[in-house]
Order: sequence, then C-alpha cells, then structure tokens
Amino acid sequence: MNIRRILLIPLLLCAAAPEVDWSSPQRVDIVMNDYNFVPNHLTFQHGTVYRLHLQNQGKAIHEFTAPGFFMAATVRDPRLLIAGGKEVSVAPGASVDVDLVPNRVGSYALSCADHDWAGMVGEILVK
Ligand SMILES: [Cu+2]
Repeated sequence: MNIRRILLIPLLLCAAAPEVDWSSPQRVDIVMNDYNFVPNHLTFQHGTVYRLHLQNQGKAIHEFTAPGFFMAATVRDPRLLIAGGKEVSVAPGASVDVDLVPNRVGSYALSCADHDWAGMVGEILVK
C-alpha cells in the first residue's frame, strides 16, 4: 500500500460520516424496572440530537431493544449497540447514555428482548 492511499482512507471515512453537533443533546430519561419502561411511549423529532439516559432500577439485566429505531438513527457510539445493532443492555443499578439523532419519521417497536413476555414493551414515535 503506498503512502498516498494510506492518507486517503481516513479522509474518506471522515467524508462519509454525517456531521452532527453532539455538544448539547436533549436529555430523555427512561427508567427500566422489573418489568416495564417508564415512560413506555417515547416521542422524538427527527434531526434532533438526543441523549437517552437509560437507568435500570430493577434487579434483572434489561435491554432497550429497538432495532428499527436504531437502524433509522445516527448513533454517536455504535459500540453501545449489541445483538447486531438492535439493543442496548443495562446492568441492574447501572445507567447508560446513548447519544443519537433519529433520522426517519415513523413508529418503532420498543421492548426488552428478555422480558417482552412480561409486558416490558413500548412504542417510539419519530415525528
Ligand atoms: Cu428486561
């Protein structure tokens, strides 16, 4: 690989990434309990920068499982997403901040992949 190509690769990666100003996200608090989300209906404006503050107040591990929502969003740190980009896992007593921009208007399913059977579900609306 010649030097010109080595220099070109990071340049191309930068050009491909959408430009987002992450400096002042709008915070949205979501509490995860055994077994529900509070609130369980979330509304976002597309193109707005949010910080989802996911706080697990339960005794079990909970997931914020929202594959369609995450797929249609720009997530600041994609390493927070597990299960192929479908969800964020939060340990009992822990909290995780997920900075993202919803990009596409629509309604998206929310669940905890482990506890949907217990009614741990919700809905996400992007306007
Ligand atoms: Cu759960």
